[in-house]
Amino acid sequence: MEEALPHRAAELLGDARRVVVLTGAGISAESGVPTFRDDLTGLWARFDARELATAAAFHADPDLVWGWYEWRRTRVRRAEPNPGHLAIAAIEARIPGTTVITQNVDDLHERAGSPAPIHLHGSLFAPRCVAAAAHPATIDDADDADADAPDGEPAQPHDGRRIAPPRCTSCGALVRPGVVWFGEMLPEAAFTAAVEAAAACDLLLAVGTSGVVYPAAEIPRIAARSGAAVIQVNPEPTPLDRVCAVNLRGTAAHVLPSLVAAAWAADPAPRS
Ligand code: BJW
Repeated sequence: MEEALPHRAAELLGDARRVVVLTGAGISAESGVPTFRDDLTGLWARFDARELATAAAFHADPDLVWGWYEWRRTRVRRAEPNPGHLAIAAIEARIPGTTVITQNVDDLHERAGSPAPIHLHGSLFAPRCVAAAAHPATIDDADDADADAPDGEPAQPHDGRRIAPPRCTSCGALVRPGVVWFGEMLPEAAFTAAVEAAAACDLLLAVGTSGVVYPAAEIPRIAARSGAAVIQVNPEPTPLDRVCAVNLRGTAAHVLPSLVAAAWAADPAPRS
């Protein structure tokens, strides 16, 4: 059961001038996008998401892994931002010095109105050539797993299917998902911007992340070491609990709108 929103959390947000919001898979759970801790279903039921999200899995069986990413891309396209994403966009509108950093590869923050979230782990919608990061690849309608097949059958069945990845139009190598897998470096500019924002903020909200995947898990710790207060929103305890000034044990779609409402209850006009 959710605990009542502590007054301290609303006070911290109401007083903050530079806010960082770090999100993980939990923020999108209430939009119907599974987290990395949920059991996979259908074709992928015997796999662990954390094992499929690897370069080794892609090279061992590209059709299986590309099919999984296409299935996820289809699910995200059909999903809508939830009240948690909307509350984060409201914080940005209210406090201009807000930076949204996400580990998610979906586009639900953008669709909720966040203008430029920093994507630490890439995007489902930016595939690239395996041979050279400099070759971005586009997926045209013919490769769209969500499009209907010529015979009118849905190309992407509910349980998913294996799909051969397209080939790079420049060099013929395989196209891979434009995401960051375990053992790969995060995009340097994104990670640098995230670290700088965390070191300079006065409040960091960590929402829906297990706090175990590095270097993203370092970001709330950087903020705390730099003197910021950290508020966590998660129904479950995480290793981040002990760096947090307040742990709000509830779901993002419930807690964040209440937090925003409570923070500015006495002062509903945005700062100019
Ligand atoms: C709700 C909710 C609701 C549910 N509301 N909440 C230091 C120490 C140890 C290891 C390392 C280290 N530094 C680096 C490493 C290695 C590795 C790592 O961290 N391993 C750990 C597992 C131990 N890191 C890397 O390899 C990174 N690269 C790197 O460090 O490069 C340098 C290097 C190179 C070579 C060698 C060594 C170092 C890259 C990490 C890339 C992570 N990629 C993925 C896949 C992205 C593509 C895809 O989506 O398919 O990113 S893995 C997966 O984990 C995904 C996520 O973004 C990421 C984080 O997960 P997240 O978001 O926290 O989700 P979950 O599912 O874990 O948790 C959900 C949470 O939500 C839970 O807490 C729920 O309770 C909660 N929740 N419903 C609010 N409604």
